Amino acid sequence: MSVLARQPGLCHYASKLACCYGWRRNSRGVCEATCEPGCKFGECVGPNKCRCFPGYTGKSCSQDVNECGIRPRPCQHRCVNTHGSYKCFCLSGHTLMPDATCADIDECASGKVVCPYNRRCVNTFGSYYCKCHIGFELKYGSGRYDCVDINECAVSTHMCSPHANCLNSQGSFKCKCKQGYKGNGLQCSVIPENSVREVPRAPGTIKDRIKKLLAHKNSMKKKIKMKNVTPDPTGTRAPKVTSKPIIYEESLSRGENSAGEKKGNEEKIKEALEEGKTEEKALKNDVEQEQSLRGDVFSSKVNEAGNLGLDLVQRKVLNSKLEYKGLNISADCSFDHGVCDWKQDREDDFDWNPADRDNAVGYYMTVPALAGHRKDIGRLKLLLPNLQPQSNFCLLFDYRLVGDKVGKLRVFVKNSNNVLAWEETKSEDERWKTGEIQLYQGIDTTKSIIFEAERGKGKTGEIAVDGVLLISGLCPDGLLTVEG
Ligand SMILES: [Ca+2]
Ligand SMILES: [Ca+2]
Ligand SMILES: [Ca+2]
Repeated sequence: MSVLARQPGLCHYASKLACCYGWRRNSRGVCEATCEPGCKFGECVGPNKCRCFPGYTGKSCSQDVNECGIRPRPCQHRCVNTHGSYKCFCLSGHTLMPDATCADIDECASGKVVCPYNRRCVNTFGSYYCKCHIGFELKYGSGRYDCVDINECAVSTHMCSPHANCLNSQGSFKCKCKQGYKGNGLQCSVIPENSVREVPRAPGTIKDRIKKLLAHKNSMKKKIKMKNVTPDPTGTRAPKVTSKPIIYEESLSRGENSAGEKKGNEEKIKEALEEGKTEEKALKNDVEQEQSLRGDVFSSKVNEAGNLGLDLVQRKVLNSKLEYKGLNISADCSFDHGVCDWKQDREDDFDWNPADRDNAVGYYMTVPALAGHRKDIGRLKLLLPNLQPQSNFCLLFDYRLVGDKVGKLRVFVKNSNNVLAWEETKSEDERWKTGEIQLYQGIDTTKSIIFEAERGKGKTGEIAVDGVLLISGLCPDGLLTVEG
């Protein structure tokens, strides 16, 4: 057989070679298969035999292949058939990869989305969402959902030591060891008594305040002497004890040394008693005058009791933290050494918190603007179970209201009634000021004094109280304005 005989489509007809049936000789003299009516999207590879290009089918390759209907499906998400081919599409939040799969778009990482200021972006497969920041939770209020701070202190999710105060803050909370304890707040240990630092307070220390009170007392004395007031001949009841308790005590202690000295001291005491009597009477007159001028209402029983004025009758006062020369301080609660006899009210909306000042001059009690909501109330009570009846007391305290619409500070005096004694709603500046309340003890003695903070709608600042003193006698007007 010749080489030509092996050509496709070449046939022997007797001794003659010609193109086979279904084949035709082309212009180059080679037999070529013929397809009728032809191959539209393919090539003719044999008589009436088409080989279709990809994406086409049918006898003459004129039909499109629907790839989207073929298993396995060529696309992961969406397939769209086209003439001769197909296209893959991905659902939103995804992107088409070169291998026709769909991958998640990390919207948070790409920076394509911006969550509201109080939320964070969380990527999900095919999407993302804006979640409340850690420490906040979604709550419905005033017509919409909003991320609000979780009060960890109120829901007891905090891990503060039992000897620590939990201070809630926006998005977080703090554990702070109570006074008398030290540590990181999660663990607090007792500070040994003698290591408690004595730090001067700002503005004006308690000692300063006492100095001022004594100055007032001395000036009153001088006034009395100048007036040369004669004691009432019929005589009011003499004070039980001398008006100069410290001198009295000193005399007694020295008196033990020798008989001679003792005699001298007795005279001294007698003198002191006389002086005290005179002073008291004079002061009483002075005070009565002052009262009538001020229009204060005082029971006449006070005068009869012979228990007036700044010259104080020495007696053992309960809760006495500090007895200073000539001044009987019933309660001194500067908050530096614990909260004294103060108690947090259990039925209010929030607690007062101890806070320390930036320049480390000791603690005070505060209601930060973060505490509670508008109109919420927090009460701090000073219990006074053994206050002497029918006597005067002066309550002095430092306070400040900082921040726009931070709220109100009120002081209630509680005996059988609860009487609003003092109120401050706003402050022109951030400085500490001194408040004073004159208390008269009738038969119905004061059981407690309540400092009540009512929150405003302001979000910054604080309502703070410090250096609370309860002193026997009348308040010395105008002397205790603290500068700074
Ligand atoms: Ca197709
Ligand atoms: Ca995503
Ligand atoms: Ca919080």
